Amino acid sequence: MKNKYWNENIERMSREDMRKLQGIRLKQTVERVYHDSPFYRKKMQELDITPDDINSIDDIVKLPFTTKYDLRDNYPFGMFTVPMSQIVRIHASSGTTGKPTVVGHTRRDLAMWAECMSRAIYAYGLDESDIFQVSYGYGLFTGGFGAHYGAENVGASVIPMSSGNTAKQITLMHDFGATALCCTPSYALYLADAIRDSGYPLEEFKLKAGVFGAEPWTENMRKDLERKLNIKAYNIYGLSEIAGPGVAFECECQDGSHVNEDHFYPEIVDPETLQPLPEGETGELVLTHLTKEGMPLLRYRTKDLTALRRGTCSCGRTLARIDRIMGRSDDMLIIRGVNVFPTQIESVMLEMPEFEPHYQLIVDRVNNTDTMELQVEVRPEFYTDEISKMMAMQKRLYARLQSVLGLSVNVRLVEPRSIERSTGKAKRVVDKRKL
Ligand code: DLL
Repeated sequence: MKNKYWNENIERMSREDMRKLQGIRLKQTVERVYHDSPFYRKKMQELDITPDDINSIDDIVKLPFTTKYDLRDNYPFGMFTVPMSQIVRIHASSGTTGKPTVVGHTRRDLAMWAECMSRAIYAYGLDESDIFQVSYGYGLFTGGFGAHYGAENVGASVIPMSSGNTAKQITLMHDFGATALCCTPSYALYLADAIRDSGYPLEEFKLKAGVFGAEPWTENMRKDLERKLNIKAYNIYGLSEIAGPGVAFECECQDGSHVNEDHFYPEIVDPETLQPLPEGETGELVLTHLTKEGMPLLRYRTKDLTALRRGTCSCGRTLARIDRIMGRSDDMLIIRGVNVFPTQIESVMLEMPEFEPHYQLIVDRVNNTDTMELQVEVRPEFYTDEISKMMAMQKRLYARLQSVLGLSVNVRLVEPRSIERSTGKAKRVVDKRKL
């Protein structure tokens, strides 16, 4: 590998220097929003604070939180802090209800985002000699453009595929010799199956790394993808409100994802009390923009549940790390009083060799009691007409889920390829209680 770090000064900065830098940038950001955002000026006045109260990064706790609802209430451009003439790109995330959340970027914001993605790309051991197949959707969703501009910024060759058109994806991946694949883990799985069906031998592909994110996935899913695609699979985290992919990224150690904390200040808070939690404890990730021009957000509540660690990583980076996202607090299912995340089910299920990572959870309420059914595909080599073997498999999974999660889950084994495939974010849960 030619160069391990894209921006060594920042990625290996001492904690003391990083805190100083964060403090200076926080103050600048607070001054900006106080003067240019009626929304934040009002919020700060309500808390009786001014930019003079912000003198170090520790003062961040004095600042107000921001939620998705605030963005919706100020739809479409009410949170922007620069005139439209300075906004060069608009993204939006649709969500399932209500108005979309809209984000505006200045030219400098886009350069900052590309810088963050470039750090990720180098951490994955990739560089200008690589060919990136970007199979995240292009459009209002940030995945496609985010990966695209990051890869271009390091000088790599980009194939701007976007998602879908799976047969063509495989042909071009093969013929162009793509070395890196950027897409959701669930689409990567779909592509892996499609490669198997394509007739091209896996050895003819040049793929060496996957840049996977935009949805929760587990270590067991990583192993499955690495085996099926013969690659190393890396996690990438981000959200449109903050930037898109590249807010945090894994390195070769794969022991958490490094947050680009010179641009996005991370905190973990108790989602109920909103009090900051000690390092290492799991809670809600809250992010504050430190350099954003177009639409800076203070203490944005991501709803993503994770833990934060600040120790130096074996890769040499000092950038704080977040653990794998367990899920969004909204995704937590409460089944007969037991809290469960789809990722926990995925993790248990994939410990058994018989099952594919293609699954869906059907939640319902029957006679005032919550029910949960796990529909999971059996791997073709294990799928059989022999009822007794299928029953034994089902019982084993049921017992395992019961012992790990303390919850009885109805397990329904389904035929290979019967669960709908996703080209973007997979829909794992159908909650009929909410329909
Ligand atoms: O999903 C940005 C992105 C694109 C990230 C491509 C990575 C790769 P949104 O559509 O706004 O933006 O959704 C953001 O997706 O709050 C998390 O709940 C979830 N998410 C994103 N990355 C991960 C990840 C993009 N690596 C929401 N692991 C976030 C788990 C993730 N969840």
